[in-house]
Amino acid sequence: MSHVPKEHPRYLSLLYRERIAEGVRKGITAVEGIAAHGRGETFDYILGEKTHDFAFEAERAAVALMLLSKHPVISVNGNVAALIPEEIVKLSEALNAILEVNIFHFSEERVRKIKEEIEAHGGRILADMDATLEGLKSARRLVSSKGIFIADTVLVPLEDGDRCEILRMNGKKVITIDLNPLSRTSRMADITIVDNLVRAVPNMIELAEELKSYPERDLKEILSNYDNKKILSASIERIRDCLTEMAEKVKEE
Ligand code: PTJ
Repeated sequence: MSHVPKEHPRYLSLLYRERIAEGVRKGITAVEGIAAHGRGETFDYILGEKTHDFAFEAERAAVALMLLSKHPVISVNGNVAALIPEEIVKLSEALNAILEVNIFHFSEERVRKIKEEIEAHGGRILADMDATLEGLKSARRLVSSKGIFIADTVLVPLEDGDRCEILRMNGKKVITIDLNPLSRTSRMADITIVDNLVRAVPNMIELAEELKSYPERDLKEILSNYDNKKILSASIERIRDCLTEMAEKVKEE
């Protein structure tokens, strides 16, 4: 991002916005991905653009669940491929999880471009779409028979609520990363990480390195102590508190 100096107070935000714009220009990201990113930015701004305790706890539980799973899969869409291609490959390696292209705004060309982008970053990714998730009308129903179709746990960053529901109906555990704790996906998932994808995934890579050596019993304990409803309500309360603090500050100015 040559035109924005690193010292700019909004540098990181502008950098990620630029990656989304570039993703659209390259045909990786859907135009609608810009709107989704903007919604995420709003929640992130209110939450102070940092990983809160509730998010870190969810990230830790998510890593424990992925490590305990027999067939964990990470779903990749156009926003993920544009924002953090390198990190998502690293996370799949750290968790020994399969990557699979799965998009809402379907086009064969975009599937191919997302696959190529991930491969350019050294990853292997499924994109065969030779199986169908029953009960789902959107293109997200098209999955790989070697991936999501047989997965026991699916990590679905930036998801739509419909597929989350269907994945759960198909007996799969669902982990989502969504800055909006009010979304249907956030409320439907087994584990909801209310954090920006660009921080959550690097955190999860580090956590995977740490938890990898844990005995199964300890990983199960992390999960049994985890309560997604508590995490969700803590994130909503934090948004309220952040807004209250901001309102107080405005009064004092
Ligand atoms: O590539 P495709 O075709 O699969 O399309 C991807 C999008 C994201 C366009 C599609 O899945 C979509 O429309 O998603 P939604 O329903 O708009 O939901 C996106 C959610 O992700 C919203 O609740 C945003 O707040 C949240 N979000 C956006 N950017 C981030 C984010 N959450 C975490 N990190 C982000 N960087």
